[in-house]
Amino acid sequence: METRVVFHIDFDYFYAQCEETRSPELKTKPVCVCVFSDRGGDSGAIATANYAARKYGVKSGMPISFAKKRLEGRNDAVFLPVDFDFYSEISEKAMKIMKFNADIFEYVGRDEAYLDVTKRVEGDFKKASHLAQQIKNSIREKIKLSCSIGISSNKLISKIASDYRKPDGLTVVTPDNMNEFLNPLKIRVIPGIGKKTEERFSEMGLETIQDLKKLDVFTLNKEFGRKNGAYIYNAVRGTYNEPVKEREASIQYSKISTLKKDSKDYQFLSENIIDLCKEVHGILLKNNRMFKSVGIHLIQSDLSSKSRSRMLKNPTSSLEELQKNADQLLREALENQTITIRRLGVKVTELSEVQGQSSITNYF
Ligand code: DCP
Ligand code: CA
Ligand code: CA
Repeated sequence: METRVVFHIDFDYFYAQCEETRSPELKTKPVCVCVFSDRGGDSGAIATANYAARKYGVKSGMPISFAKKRLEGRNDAVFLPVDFDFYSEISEKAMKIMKFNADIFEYVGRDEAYLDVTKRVEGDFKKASHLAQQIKNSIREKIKLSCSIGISSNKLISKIASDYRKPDGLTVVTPDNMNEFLNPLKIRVIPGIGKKTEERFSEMGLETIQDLKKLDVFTLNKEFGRKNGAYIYNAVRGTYNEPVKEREASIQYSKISTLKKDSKDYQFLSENIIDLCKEVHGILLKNNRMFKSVGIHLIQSDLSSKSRSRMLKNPTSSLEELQKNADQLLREALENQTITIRRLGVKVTELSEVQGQSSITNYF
């Protein structure tokens, strides 16, 4: 089999870095991006933090109150609420640059993707390294973001490599130095191996990838089941060879809000739906998109939820069409409604780009 050249690109402290691009004065301060929960106050979790905040031990998933305690001594620390729409917008722009530079492009999430570049670099890791540097420069110039790139002949090692030297890293692992790279690494770096698995290996006296190679596939299968056993066996040998598969982001635009009061009154809810539609429509306009599917989401006072959606005959960017459909869905959803509603959401999916100059006319 020919040697493939695969990039894994991952943005550094993504949500927090997005925040820094629109408020550069944040760069010198500890920045925590928070998912505040409905309950108010400091309840909720840290989505991510910049490196200035990480120095104090702030981590993704940590309760906001813990992070505040860790940063007590820093009165310049900033705690911002997540703004998913803004991060998606930035992500979309960055993904365009990556896609342009790939033979095969696989979207993984808002802040990461795999690129197969074998053809365009003719299987040459030197050329690949230049290409990666160009992509980094281009993303920095156009979007003001830093990312880390791992290069190897398979996705798994590229992912490990992109994480190896963060932030702003570029790590190249040629087939010749693959074992040298992998052997001393902690078992934990293998994607999918969590704390529990790591502890089990540790009890067996195994700490590094080199140690793991002592285990034959039968022992691994017995310990972890056939699928996981085979995965670990191949992962540590660099023979886990999933190809890069063409995959695009499936984007949707949505707005959700908590109502001023819990209610099941159609008139009141309808007014709110109409407003949410205006907001969603604003995002569509800004991104020059048409939609073909409309959905609404109702979160009831007992926190259970209801969704309704429908596909339209043709893509459109009309606000009127959006409001009409969302409102009809609301009527349907409210049939035989017994409990009150607490939050309402509207979303559009099946998005496509509005083409050319004629786009202006589509808005009305
Ligand atoms: N995220 C989240 N909650 C988590 C983990 C992540 O909301 N428990 C979000 C916030 C991150 C984004 O996903 O910015 C990407 O996650 P990463 O794991 O790639 O972490 P970061 O990009 O924040 O940091 P790093 O520089 O380590 O990649
Ligand atoms: Ca990241
Ligand atoms: Ca990531």
